[in-house]
Amino acid sequence: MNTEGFRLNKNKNSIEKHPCFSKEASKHFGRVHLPVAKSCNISCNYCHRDYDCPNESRPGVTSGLLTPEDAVKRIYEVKSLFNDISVAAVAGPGDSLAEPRNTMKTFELITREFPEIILCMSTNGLNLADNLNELKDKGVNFITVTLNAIDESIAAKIYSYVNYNGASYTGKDAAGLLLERQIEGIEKAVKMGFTIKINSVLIPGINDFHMKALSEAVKKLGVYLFNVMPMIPAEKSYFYKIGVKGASRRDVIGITDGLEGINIMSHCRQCRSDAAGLLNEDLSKKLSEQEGESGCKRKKMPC
Ligand code: CLF
Ligand code: SF4
Repeated sequence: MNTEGFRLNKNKNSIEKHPCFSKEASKHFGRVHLPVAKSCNISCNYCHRDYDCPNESRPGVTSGLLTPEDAVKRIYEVKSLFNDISVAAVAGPGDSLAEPRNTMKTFELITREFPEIILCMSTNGLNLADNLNELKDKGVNFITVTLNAIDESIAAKIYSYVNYNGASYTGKDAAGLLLERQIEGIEKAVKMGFTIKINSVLIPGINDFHMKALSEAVKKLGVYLFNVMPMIPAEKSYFYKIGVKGASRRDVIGITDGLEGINIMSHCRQCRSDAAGLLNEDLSKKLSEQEGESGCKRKKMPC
């Protein structure tokens, strides 16, 4: 990973304490994902909503939903197993901002209970620009936006529909709208001082040849970190059904090795939306077992 440009910052939102934004931090500090965001407002062709949002997660993984109040309890549970949790994040199982109420309430409650914890969030970007002021007010500093293409005709192959302001869009209209909203959100977030990471899902034959152009565009937007993730099509997804092949870690390395001028993330674990602990030692399974023993309070995620 290119570490040039790492900021030395003693405040709460220091990059050196965020396990995704700093590989060194990932050896010492953990994160907890709080699955409070149920719905999604777009349809990615590698996704199936039986599972977590594959923009941050391994496909085929299903997390139970939490209420914002249960999310706070969850942090206590996680800290009882691993205390050095530096980040709490909302990363699904749908999109964090499709219906932002639960996401915002969760951040509000965490700030009250754990003021020292860094707040982080991932989103497809459709509703980002509209929610930045509130995210700032809630104390969020780190945001990940999934941006799979910077070209409308490529994006049109990746998304089947976008729902925005009560209307549904398909084809190039959907792709154009999503792209416009993503760029607007990223530009505004950078101007407001958020630290931004871009996740791009590498889809062989669809956007693999486009990663260089994408990384250059992202760099111009002032993004801090670029994370290319191999696509593993979720079972029952559109790409799975039509036989679009997934990508491998080796494919990702082959492409990111040639990229310059931007920090590249190389230690992503494609976490679950209820992942907890160190990136390399996910505690979510252990926590589920504990809950199973004591009677699970989490609701099953509806499809
Ligand atoms: Fe979670 Fe993402 Fe925040 Fe990290 S994960 S919302 S930036 S706290 Fe990290 Fe997991 Fe990779 Fe995401 S390893 S999938 S990059
Ligand atoms: Fe699925 Fe996430 Fe895309 Fe929504 S944003 S369709 S949950 S991959």
